[in-house]
Amino acid sequence: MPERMRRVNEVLREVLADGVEALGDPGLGFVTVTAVRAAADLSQASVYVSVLGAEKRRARSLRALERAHGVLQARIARELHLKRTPQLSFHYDETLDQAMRLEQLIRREHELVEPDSGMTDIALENDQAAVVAALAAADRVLIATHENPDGDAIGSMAAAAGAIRSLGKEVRTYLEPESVIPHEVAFLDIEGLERTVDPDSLDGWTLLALDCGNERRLGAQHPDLLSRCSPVIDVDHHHDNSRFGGVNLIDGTASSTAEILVRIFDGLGVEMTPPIAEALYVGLVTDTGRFQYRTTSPAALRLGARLVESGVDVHKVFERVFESIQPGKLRLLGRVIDHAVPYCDGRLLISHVTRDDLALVEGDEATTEGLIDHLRAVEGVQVAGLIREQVPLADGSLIPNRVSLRSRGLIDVSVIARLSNGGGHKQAAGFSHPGSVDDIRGFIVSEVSAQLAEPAA
Ligand SMILES: [Mn+2]
Repeated sequence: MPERMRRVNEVLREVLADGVEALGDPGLGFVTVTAVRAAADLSQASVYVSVLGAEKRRARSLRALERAHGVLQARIARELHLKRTPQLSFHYDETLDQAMRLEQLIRREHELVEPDSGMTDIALENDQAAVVAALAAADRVLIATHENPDGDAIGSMAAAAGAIRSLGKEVRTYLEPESVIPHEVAFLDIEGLERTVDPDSLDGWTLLALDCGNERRLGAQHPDLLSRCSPVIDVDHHHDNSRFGGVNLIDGTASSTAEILVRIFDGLGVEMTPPIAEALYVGLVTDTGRFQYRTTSPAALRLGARLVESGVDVHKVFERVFESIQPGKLRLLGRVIDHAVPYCDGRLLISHVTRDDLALVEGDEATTEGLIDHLRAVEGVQVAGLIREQVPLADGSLIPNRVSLRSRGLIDVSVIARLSNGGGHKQAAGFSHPGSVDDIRGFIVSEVSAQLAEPAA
């Protein structure tokens, strides 16, 4: 984020903190303004607050803030001489919330109660309008997605590139250089994909980050991308997204980033051509596990129908994505099955891929994509883990091993991932860990055992 915006945000936060205090509304409760993120053009600002008390209390406080919107906006206009007075939207500060409830989360056996849906809908609508406005105003958009991309990452990037180009805007696409595009989704052609960027080339470009739970997922060049591009737009469906953009649209209930993109495209008036629909469909079909995961909502199924109506060849996508497995990947699956060890009475199954395994099949990181799903599919398994041993660097140091976790839903694996600076969804998460493969097995076993040992809430 540019230094100027950081200062604007901090000044806005101070004025709003005073303003909230001055409201003296008994319905407000104990509200702290923790952060403000204004759009670069000041058309909109997201105000993050923490509220002392339970979820009901939080919803009441946010409603009181929405009611006081005009008063607070007038205060900003009076005290600051900004060229525009931003439209305010109020959000519960999830980061603070997560930190405070971590203990509690670890003990919880069932999936989290979804956040108060009424307030979430209002916040989402505001955020969506802000993203549509930011993209409509942009002339040049750099689209980027996460390292080790999956079908949703590549599909969303390809779809967004096509859609935004169709609006007559200049588009660039970026994927960090170490990442390999999985063979299964490589048929989606991303024209001119850049693997390194010259920071000086980023001035005047809007960044659209897709499917990235936090800025580090953009790769080593994320400080350049975030400081030189403006505004930064963060569109994602990971419920623990760090909201690293100036404008953020995060819907943890969406099946895929592709699903959220469709709402943005509709807001922008994008025509749903067959290539755009196909790329979105790849994101949708991979992130929903071919319309089988819990995220397969009526909305996801309706979107599937709409994309097929827009020209997607379902069978062609099936053959490209699911029936084009390379022989090496099948052999690697054999190694993964060989290394699989059950723990916790068979409720946890962990396997690993060594550097030798990958060399044997002439594979890379992308070859491991999807293998973990075979482990979770075993009867009685609640959690599956796959550890990927990383290559040593030239100086002899080791890149930390990477770990993927999958859950059937009883255990929230994103909680375990966050303990080691990772993140993800309740049923699919990942993290890096500096220990050996055996250390990591021990870590996963103890965290899963602890969650299994807690009586149902
Ligand atoms: Mn995704």
